[in-house]
Amino acid sequence: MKRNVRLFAVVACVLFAFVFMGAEKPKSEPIQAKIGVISIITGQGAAYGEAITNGIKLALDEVNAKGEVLIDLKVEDSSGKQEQALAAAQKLINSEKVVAIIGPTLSNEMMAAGPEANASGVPIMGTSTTAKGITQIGKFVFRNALPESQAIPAAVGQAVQKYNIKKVALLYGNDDAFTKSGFDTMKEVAGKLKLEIVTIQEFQKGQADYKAQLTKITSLKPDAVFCSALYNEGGVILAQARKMGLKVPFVGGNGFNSPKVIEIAKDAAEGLIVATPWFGEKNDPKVKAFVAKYEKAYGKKPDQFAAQAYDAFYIITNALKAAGTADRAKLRDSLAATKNFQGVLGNFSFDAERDVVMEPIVLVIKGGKFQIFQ
Ligand code: 1QQ
Repeated sequence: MKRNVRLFAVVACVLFAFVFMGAEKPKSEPIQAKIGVISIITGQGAAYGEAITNGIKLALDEVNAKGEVLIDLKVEDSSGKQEQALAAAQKLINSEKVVAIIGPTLSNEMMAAGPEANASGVPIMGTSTTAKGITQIGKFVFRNALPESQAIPAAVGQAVQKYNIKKVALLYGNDDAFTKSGFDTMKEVAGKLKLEIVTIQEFQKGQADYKAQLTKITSLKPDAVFCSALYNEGGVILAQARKMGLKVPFVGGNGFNSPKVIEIAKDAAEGLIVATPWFGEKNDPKVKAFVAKYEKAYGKKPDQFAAQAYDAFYIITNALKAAGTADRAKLRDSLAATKNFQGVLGNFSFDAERDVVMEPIVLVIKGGKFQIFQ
């Protein structure tokens, strides 16, 4: 009798384990991969990097919870510097053996890290690199960031119409790939719209005093200033311009699309016009869910950089699933074939050059926040 009970218990256990394991066993093994991130964690521009890594980490948790792919994330700090971005890329490629890299944050950094990843056959995807020539680095280089060449014409076009702008002053950072590229586009657009450029003024990263440039601009009485700057310099420029009595509209590029501009310039940020693929108050369930989750996790609203990074992580992991294996070359091909991904930024496809085509929204800073420009 005792033996029968024991036998019954053993059979029941085996049966239970069999049924239980059968039910629990995933249909196929998850694809395991290491993905590298190069971001500005410390130094100037760290607010861009913080938004980007926050967006990626939110997507990482969601994707890993689903279990079809299991991603091990390696985040490296570039401090916004070319040499550090390059060293980070080398470490991720050679020591960490990542299947792909997200980042770096600045176009300037991508100009150093991109060629390294491309030569090593590692897909690299910028989520905020908006200068000309990024994906032309090579066929392993991608971006889901809206280029200046699409953002600036939209912002300038609407500003010119609304304010009847005829004469403009151009102001830009001459030592950064993004600010230089934004300036080139501003100049081109001004030419196309037959605006008179009364002066072109330059500055450098980290500059604290813009009196010389702003005095010159003020004396020439432009109808608007087109300014290509990152938020550190851009916020200070706005504050100093308004203090000096330069009240005309400012139009900026992607660098201004950060709440940091409002934090630095305060009231002087009012009236700044930008174009962006991201608007967090869109009446779209996907956008609402993302904003709510992000706010819960980080205690602040996601900006453009968080949203682009969040979508980028999904684009890469979806491509990984489609590739079926954590192989760099196969992932590259699968990424390049991305079509109609539905993200928080809307419908996304890469074009033939691994670049993005999107319809930007023009926003203005009003009442201390970004609102639709109309
Ligand atoms: C670039 C940019 C910056 C604003 C990224 C934060 O667009 O460097 O291309």
